[in-house]
Amino acid sequence: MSKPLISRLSSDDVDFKSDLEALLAFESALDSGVQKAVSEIIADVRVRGDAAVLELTRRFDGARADSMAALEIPQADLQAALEGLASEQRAALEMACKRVRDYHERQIQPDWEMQEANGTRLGQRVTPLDRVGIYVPGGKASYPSSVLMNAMPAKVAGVQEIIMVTPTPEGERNPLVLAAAALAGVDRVFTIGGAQAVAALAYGTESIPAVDKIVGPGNAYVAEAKRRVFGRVGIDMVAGPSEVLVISDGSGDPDWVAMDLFAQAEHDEKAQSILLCPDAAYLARVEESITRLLATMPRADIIRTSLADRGALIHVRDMDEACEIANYIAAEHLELSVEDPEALLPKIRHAGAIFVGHWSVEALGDYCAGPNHVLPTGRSARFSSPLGVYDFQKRTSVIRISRQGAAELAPVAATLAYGEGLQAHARSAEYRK
Ligand code: HSO
Ligand code: ZN
Repeated sequence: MSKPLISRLSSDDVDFKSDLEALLAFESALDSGVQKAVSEIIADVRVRGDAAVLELTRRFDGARADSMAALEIPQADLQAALEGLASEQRAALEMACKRVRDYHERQIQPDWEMQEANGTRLGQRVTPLDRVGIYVPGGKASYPSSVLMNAMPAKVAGVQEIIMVTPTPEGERNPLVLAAAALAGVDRVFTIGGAQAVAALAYGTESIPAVDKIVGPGNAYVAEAKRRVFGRVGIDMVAGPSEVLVISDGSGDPDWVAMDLFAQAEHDEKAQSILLCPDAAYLARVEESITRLLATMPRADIIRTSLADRGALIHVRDMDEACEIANYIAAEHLELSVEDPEALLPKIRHAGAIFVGHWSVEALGDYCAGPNHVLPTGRSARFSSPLGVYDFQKRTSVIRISRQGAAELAPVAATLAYGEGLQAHARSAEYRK
């Protein structure tokens, strides 16, 4: 029997728990070949700087540049890309950019301060990072929308300089990516990629300034390089394949649900699309939609592999169980494709983004609703959040102790310091008594 288009599971199968585990498991297998190559590249870029980056870019991307200057795209070219867009494209990009900016402006956190009766004031100051690097992949996952989603929160946070790197194999530039960079106010763009670009951003070279944080998705080499430079610089996350989980109550057009599953699956073969529904007849209708609509999709091959390897239609007992499973999965994107989504919403605790009701679909969120589309994958929504302004800011504690406050605190500190055997601490505190 040939493999079904998409697996069918039921929560009352005896093996359901282990089947679900198997479905969610993702081999981000740390390939030792990748690890070795990346550690060599990083070491090389640290020692030889520009010369190494140039040589590796010529070798891996077929660049013909003979200097780093030739690998930088001048601002004029970014502007030209923006001006060269068809008016519909430009208007769409501008509208998306504005909505993303407006949403993220709400994330700005104020400084705060508390004051005590003795005059002591304690506070927290929020400041932006000075300089950040944004990695934009080349090839089939080179998304202008992701340029906006990575750059805009940094901009809104007040980051002074945004450096973008993006590989252009054989010199092939993506004009939409450049236009998005212009619109988002990216300061400098280098056509470099891979581990060498991450290393250059982390350590700096003669031409590429060292940044404080590197964000943006990339292939296995980029992910491994980010992992290795973490600590020297901040990183956003090491993202896994994109996922959508749809909860349906059997209402709505099954074609819509099928297409929502496809929209995730078309990203790549490893993307994951799962549907939970208590209505077996509706699940069968979605399966029929999948079969019929698949043939019409230009990326049918990617979708077919993704659905067959990692997709599932899951029959659940009821909506409560659907929510329980959804919380366990903690999906990157969760769609509540139901009549009364507000009734379910309070029951959902873990998801990167929740799309509430039949009209709130991931595709709108991916481009232009306003919230960020860089979201926690691989069940990490249990403990982490969408990319946001807060990822480009840090907090500093501000301590202003009054003379009287010091007199009150010194004995406390001294007692604890003596308890820890730290004499200098104790006496330093006692001087202020
Ligand atoms: N769904 C992707 C983002 C994206 N979709 C970009 C289309 N373009 C990850 O959330
Ligand atoms: Zn998408």
